[in-house]
Amino acid sequence: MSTQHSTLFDYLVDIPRQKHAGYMILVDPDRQSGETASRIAHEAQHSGVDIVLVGSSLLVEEIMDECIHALRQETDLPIIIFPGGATQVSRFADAILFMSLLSGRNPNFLIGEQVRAAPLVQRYRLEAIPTAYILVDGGSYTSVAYMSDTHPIPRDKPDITWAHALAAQYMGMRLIYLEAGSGAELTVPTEMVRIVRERVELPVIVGGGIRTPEQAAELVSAGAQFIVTGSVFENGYEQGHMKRFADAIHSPHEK
Ligand code: 1GP
Repeated sequence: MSTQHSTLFDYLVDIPRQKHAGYMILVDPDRQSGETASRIAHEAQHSGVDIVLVGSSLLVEEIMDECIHALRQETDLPIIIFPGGATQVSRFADAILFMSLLSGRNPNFLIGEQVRAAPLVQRYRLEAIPTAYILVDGGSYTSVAYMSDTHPIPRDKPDITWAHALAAQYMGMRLIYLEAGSGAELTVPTEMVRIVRERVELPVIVGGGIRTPEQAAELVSAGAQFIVTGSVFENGYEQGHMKRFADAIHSPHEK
């Protein structure tokens, strides 16, 4: 983050202005050992990744702190918490996506966890980035749908999706996160991304089920300003794969 940005949010929204779209890597401390997290962070540092997200559907604060410490040994990229709940607020992060699971009707994930987290966010002086988290059907039953006890928006209902995103805009949120769920069979449909991008002014993050640089480039071409990948780097993968993702996201029209 350079000195010309006074907040991480300012830095974040500048990324798509500079290089088409931004690339976020998700580290899930529940599923990745410290060693794997460090390896991913090391590779992210040298592959053109823009942001590291840390979060999970389950875990508690100490593991979060340990994970962020491990990541800091390997990278100076901004580290943003992508929380599954109020137990994941860590003082060692640079910011937190202060999310509301807007597509659901479970009051605990709409406002309950946020009320529990808010005093800690203030105490730790974490930058909170108000984010509308919108879960879209990714063709399989995902942890986030199970843990949050919410229904994803059907894939063929872009009108429902953009209405949620527009409501987020009118409620003063700063980012839209279109989520198919970690490990989803299918990504958020490109047409849905296109419609949300056309009709809503907020920057759009897209994640869940993105396994190839080509899929990432397609989603960027449809209007995604940030792409998140997580599970694709949990197990074995080809050397240079992360860099190929970064290149596809930063220059989606080059083959
Ligand atoms: C999950 O969008 C992220 O919240 C990443 O999903 O693990 O499928 O890449 P994947």
